[in-house]
Amino acid sequence: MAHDDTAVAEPAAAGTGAPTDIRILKSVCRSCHGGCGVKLHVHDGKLVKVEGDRESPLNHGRLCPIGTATIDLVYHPDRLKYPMRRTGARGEGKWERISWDEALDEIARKLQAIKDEFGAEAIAMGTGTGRHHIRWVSRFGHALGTPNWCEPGFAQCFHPRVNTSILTMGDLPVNDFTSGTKPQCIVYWGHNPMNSGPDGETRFAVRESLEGNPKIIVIDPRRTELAAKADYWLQLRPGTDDALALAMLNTIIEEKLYDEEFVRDWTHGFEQLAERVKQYTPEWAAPITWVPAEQIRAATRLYAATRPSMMEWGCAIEHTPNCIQTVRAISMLPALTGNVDVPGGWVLGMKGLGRFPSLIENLSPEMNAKRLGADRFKMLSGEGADLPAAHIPTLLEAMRDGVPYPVKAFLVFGNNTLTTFGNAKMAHEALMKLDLLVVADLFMTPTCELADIVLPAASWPELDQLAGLPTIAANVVLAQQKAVRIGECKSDEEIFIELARKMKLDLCTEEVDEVLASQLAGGCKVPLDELRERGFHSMPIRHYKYKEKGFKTPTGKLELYSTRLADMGYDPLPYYEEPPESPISTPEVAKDFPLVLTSGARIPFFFNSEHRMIRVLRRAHPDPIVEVHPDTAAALGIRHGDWIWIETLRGKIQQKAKLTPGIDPRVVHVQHGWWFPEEKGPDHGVWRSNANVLTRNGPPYDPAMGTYHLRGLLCRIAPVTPAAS
Ligand SMILES: Nc1nc2c(c(=O)[nH]1)N[C@H]1C(S)=C(S)[C@@H](COP(=O)(O)OP(=O)(O)OC[C@H]3O[C@@H](n4cnc5c(=O)[nH]c(N)nc54)[C@H](O)[C@@H]3O)O[C@H]1N2
Ligand SMILES: Nc1nc2c(c(=O)[nH]1)N[C@H]1C(S)=C(S)[C@@H](COP(=O)(O)OP(=O)(O)OC[C@H]3O[C@@H](n4cnc5c(=O)[nH]c(N)nc54)[C@H](O)[C@@H]3O)O[C@H]1N2
Ligand code: SF4
Ligand SMILES: [Mo]
Repeated sequence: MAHDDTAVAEPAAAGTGAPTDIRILKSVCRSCHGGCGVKLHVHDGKLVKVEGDRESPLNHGRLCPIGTATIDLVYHPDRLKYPMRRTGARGEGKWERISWDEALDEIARKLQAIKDEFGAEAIAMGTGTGRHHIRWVSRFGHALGTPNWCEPGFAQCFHPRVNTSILTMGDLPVNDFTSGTKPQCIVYWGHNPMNSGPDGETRFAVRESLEGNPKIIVIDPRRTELAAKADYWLQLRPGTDDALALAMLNTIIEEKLYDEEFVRDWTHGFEQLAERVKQYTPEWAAPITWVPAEQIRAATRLYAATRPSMMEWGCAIEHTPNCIQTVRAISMLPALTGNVDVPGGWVLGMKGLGRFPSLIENLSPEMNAKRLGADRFKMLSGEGADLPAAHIPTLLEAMRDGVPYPVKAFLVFGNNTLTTFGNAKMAHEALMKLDLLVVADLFMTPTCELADIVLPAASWPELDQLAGLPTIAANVVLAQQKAVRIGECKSDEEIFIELARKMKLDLCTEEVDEVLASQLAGGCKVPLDELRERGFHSMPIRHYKYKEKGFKTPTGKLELYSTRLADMGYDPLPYYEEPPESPISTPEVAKDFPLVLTSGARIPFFFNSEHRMIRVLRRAHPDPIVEVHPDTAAALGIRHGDWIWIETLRGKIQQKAKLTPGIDPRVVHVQHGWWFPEEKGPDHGVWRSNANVLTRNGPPYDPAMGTYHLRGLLCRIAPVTPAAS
């Protein structure tokens, strides 16, 4: 199949005779964070074509392979179509069909009993990244009275960027793709938008920004498509991004490459920053990052001299326990070089969507303080968080060990916990201890297999929602429309409303459209019906908004020295900390596990653990792939295409070796999210190739965000011998 840029989805599903009822609904694809505009063609109640909307400013009619396979997703024969109750032991794989009434009555009754005996905090809510319903999960939790909801991306992905940017410049900056000015330089930092539908933007806009032939700097341990054509590819040791960013800041300040006027008039704490980064010379960074000092200097000079410049940053910078300082240090590069809120650079958003009614005000201060992690990780679970969430490792301990208090129920709406939480074995132990596990999903995942009750969730063409793109900034607002319905599936939003009504809660009972209308009223003010008709509303970007009222920070300036971090008791200036497991911090571990392991580079055919059951996508990428340098492989007797063991202190898995000179001989990269839907349940092969068998979720955590360590661990590899396989 085409690698990308396919204008029209699957051919029309075969029908008999001419359709009598033909509808074309404008909507928005939600199979990734992206939000590409689409037209849904419905013939006699069946979705027959999904077409990229040529009018959409985000994708101009294009769809990626995943969007192209929408019809295969919606009508997949393995979709969950009705609620089910476990009949055997937990995880035994025995089920009976039940009605929605039975399912919701039973859930409501058990939740009430747990709440009465242990308090609302003993009920936890879970979800996955960037879903249409992500904020509805915490909303239902807040209505129920529990502060404990979680998402595996909150401490590890995007929200460190969101929360840190709010402290530093009052808002999340996004790249200016739509105002027409092309960037002269783009930095891709731990981010590969050629594969990922990235956080907060759409992949096609990202590609269009390359049309002006900008200078390119790529910071990635692997030679990606972009790295291959970059002016500078800084091939760093995984997990050391902070050291590289600090050395670049050092170069910019020592060589006076910064925008003097912007720094003088609009930043706070420049002198303190200059003093702090004096020690972080490129010579200091070179042995840590493996990037030669002269290369750091040369790339920094090019970056600082070429304006306007975009900073494309990805989740790789957030997968270490020093993530807040890493994100802060990187964000200071555009700040010092005057690339914030400028045409063709970073811009602060237009906020086309008003505040989502999160109902957090329903929680008392005492209940907020009970949120697991709130006592330590204020940027994840407390006052420094845009939307406070529970700390996942602490939550898993509460489920497994009952400390600091027991968590007895977990309601998961769109997360395959066993594949995407760090330390999957511990996640499994925790789920096995629950009194009540409810999972709503599209398919019977290995996580669903552990549940007491499984609920069939509607996929994105089956429901009404709004999307604000880029996320948080919301310069474009799009309406997602219900075009069809499969089996007895319900949208997550509908499930929450029905459950809230069953439990006779005072809140979270209004209809979906009422909530959507309130979000529009607080933002772009386009009526819901009109937005559905038009599909999207695009807000022209204004630049230099800080010149009107200053930055939305306590000092009104862009805070290089963060007064809010200082108030919360964290270091207000960036610093470097070596990853807790590495050749430098744990040389004794490195003796047995000599290679540096990183994981999770995105695959264009799958979204995290999803889509392996969709034949057209799986054919394009049948197996989990581990990347190894040919010299490393040769020394161990590994050939291209061999299945190999990858082992860490936590456990071992198998993936298929791809030998490539595009990775450092000391580094190995494994894909994440693998399970095998075609294999027998209840495991569906989840333990064979799952990257999170290898990762850790123990301390030390990021002091402010609670982030655990996913990239830059230590591993060893070996061929899978026939006897061992
Ligand atoms: N098709 C598709 N799109 C997706 C997803 C998907 O699974 N599939 N997932 C979504 C999600 S949840 C996210 S967060 C985004 C992620 O998308 P991106 O932000 O683009 O991140 P990744 O693809 O995970 O990794 C980007 C690059 O980081 C490199 N890398 C690995 N370790 C390090 C390191 O230590 N430092 C640096 N600098 N680079 C490193 C990898 O080699 C990879 O090329 O994509 C989203 N979009
Ligand atoms: N080792 C390693 N681990 C990682 C990462 C990594 O790079 N390396 N990346 C991390 C990151 S950045 C992130 S964000 C997380 C991602 O983690 P998650 O976002 O939680 O992704 P999944 O676990 O794949 O969960 C998605 C599940 O939701 C289901 N689903 C899809 N649509 C709907 C819907 O509308 N409703 C409901 N109820 N269910 C739906 C899918 O079928 C699937 O089972 O993973 C993290 N884990
Ligand atoms: S990039 Fe994302 S939103 Fe766009 S078509 Fe692909 S999956 Fe859908
Ligand atoms: Mo993510």
